Amino acid sequence: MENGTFTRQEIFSQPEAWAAALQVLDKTRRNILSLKPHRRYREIIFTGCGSTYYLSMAAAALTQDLTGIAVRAFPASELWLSPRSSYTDGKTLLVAVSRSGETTETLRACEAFLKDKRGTLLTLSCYGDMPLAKMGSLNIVLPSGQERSVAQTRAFSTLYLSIVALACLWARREELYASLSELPEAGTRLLNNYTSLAAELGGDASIDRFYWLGSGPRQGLACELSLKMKEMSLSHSEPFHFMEFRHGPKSMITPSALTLGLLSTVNGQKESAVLKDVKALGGRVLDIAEAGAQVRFESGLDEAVRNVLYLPVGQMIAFERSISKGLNPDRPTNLDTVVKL
Ligand code: F1P
Repeated sequence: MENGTFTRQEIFSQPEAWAAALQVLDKTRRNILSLKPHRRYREIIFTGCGSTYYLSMAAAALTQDLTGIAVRAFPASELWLSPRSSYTDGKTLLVAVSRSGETTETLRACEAFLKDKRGTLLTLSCYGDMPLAKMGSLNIVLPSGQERSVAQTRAFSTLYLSIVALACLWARREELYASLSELPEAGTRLLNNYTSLAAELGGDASIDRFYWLGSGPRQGLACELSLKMKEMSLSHSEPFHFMEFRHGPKSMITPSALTLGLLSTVNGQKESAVLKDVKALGGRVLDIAEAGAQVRFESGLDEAVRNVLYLPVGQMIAFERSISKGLNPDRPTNLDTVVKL
């Protein structure tokens, strides 16, 4: 089988996976609403490991933005091993996210949370027969996110989109929740329109480092895309908040550096100014946005619900670079599908 067979199929089948996940959420919406986070909890905490920790970061920022509830994200290892510097003393809604549902740190963090009676556990995972899917007061299982390759792509975007739906429901934003059904078509357009650009950038051996800039609900997504580039292609890759890039990291800009900006609408001008600075230093730039960028969603959707669209093109660039280096993104070097301790 040729390198990347599974990863390619998983990247290109994301729109169908998203549609299937939204159907699962629709069937679960009464249970989701019955958690009543505004009334019952002092805060919400999202947790996971690796990709699903970065997913938790993105989910926390978006959920707080939409609901007004205090929301934080921690790696599961922090909740497990350093609970006193992680939890507050109030009742917590813990949302544990895991593709496999069997990552040891995530299971230990949830076991300790329940033993210490800190609040209520909600889980999101892709395999209903795995331990995590049996631990929560509510367990949301998304089989369409299941994957055979190690580096998460379809699993990540499907789990992330499911949390966007959760946040819309908790925020009582019915119109935003309803608009999620337009995302699969927007995702298919992106995958079709930018395949050649991704192949061109991924295959460009003159690029030797990647910087991914994203702020607010997009910072966790920038971290995830940077991890994809590392895992799949063994490249030097780092994420930063947009405005943070000027405070030191920009010293690394050379003509061999590609800086990818996940531009928002709300702060697009200030974020574009950072990319302009990068270009002035001789660095290469790729901007990704709803409109007016090299990669354009043109979804017509509200900013709060279209962040998942930043993922496909970044995933494809990492995939293409892996293939062009003769690597196999289905089996990244040194990595296992699940970390079991
Ligand atoms: C978490 C994870 C992945 C990473 C690798 C090892 O898995 O760290 O994020 O890409 O596959 O496992 P999970 O808890 O989401 O299954």
